[in-house]
Amino acid sequence: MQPGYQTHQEILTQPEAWQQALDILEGNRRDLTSLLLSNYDQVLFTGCGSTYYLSLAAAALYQVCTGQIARAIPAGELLLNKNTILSRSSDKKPTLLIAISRSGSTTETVRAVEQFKAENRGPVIAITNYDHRPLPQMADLSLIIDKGQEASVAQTRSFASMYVTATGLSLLAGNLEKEHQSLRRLPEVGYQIISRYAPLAKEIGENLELDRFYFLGSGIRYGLACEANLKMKEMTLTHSEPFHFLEFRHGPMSMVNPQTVIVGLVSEANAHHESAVLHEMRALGGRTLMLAESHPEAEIQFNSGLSELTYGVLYLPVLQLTAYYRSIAKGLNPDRPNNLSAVVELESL
Ligand code: F1P
Repeated sequence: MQPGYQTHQEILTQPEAWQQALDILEGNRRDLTSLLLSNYDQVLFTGCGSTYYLSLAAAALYQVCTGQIARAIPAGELLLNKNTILSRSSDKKPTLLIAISRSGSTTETVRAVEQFKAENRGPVIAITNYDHRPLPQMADLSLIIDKGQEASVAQTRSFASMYVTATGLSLLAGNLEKEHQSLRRLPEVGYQIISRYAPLAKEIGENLELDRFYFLGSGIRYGLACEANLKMKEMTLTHSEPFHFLEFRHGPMSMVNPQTVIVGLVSEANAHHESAVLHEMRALGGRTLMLAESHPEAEIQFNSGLSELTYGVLYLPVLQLTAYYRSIAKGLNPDRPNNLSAVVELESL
């Protein structure tokens, strides 16, 4: 099998896993709703690596949808530094923990959930791609999207399937029924975006003159920028970093040169301020790439007609493909990234 074959197939077929995510949400709607509509001190999302970045994106979206405080924490931190995020007093209202893990076996995530439950902190919802693993066996409710399973180490289809699940969960928690129903359009739009923009992803990915990538995203998109960044790093061994849009001016922009790509996951509400950052980076000689629902300067436009709360997953496929093409152009194998394994299982924890 040629290098990258699995990664490529997983990226191209991911909308079918998005569809299954929507079906799983519908199938668990009653149990999910009763868990989500209880009264919590706070809602916590946790995971590791990609699934921590997913937690960042999901917590921001959950808070916007519900108005309730929601936060994200790496599972290793929840395990070893729980008092930085959990209240000491046990008389507080319970915390809802939403644990996200492709494998359902990552040691930090499993141990953090074990500890959370041992301390009777509150209910646990698992979002994962595998059944019969420690995480779904411990959770009070597990949303298992098996079509998100993948042979490659770097998460692509799996991440997107779990992110769509987290999106639907947030919309349900916020009683945003119209937006929740509109998620049904995502798979069709996903296939359209992949076929329309694969050539652009190939052109940028194969341009090895470019030697550093910055991924800018704010609000509900920051976690997605972090994930796109991790793909670029894992698959291509390229220097890359994620930032909130306006933060990039405060130092990191010193790195911009003609070999730099600044990728903007542009919003609707703040497009003016976000595109201004991209204009300034172009003036410094950097190459920019704008992704947006519909913006005259955006090289990648979704034109989904959906609400901003629902289409976050659409930012991912073209950026996943760009990392894939760059990896191949560099003679690497994105199916087996350097130094990485699909699951981190630690004896010592
Ligand atoms: C978490 C993770 C991935 C990373 C790599 C190693 O796995 O850190 O995010 O890309 O595959 O494992 P999981 O808990 O989501 O299975």
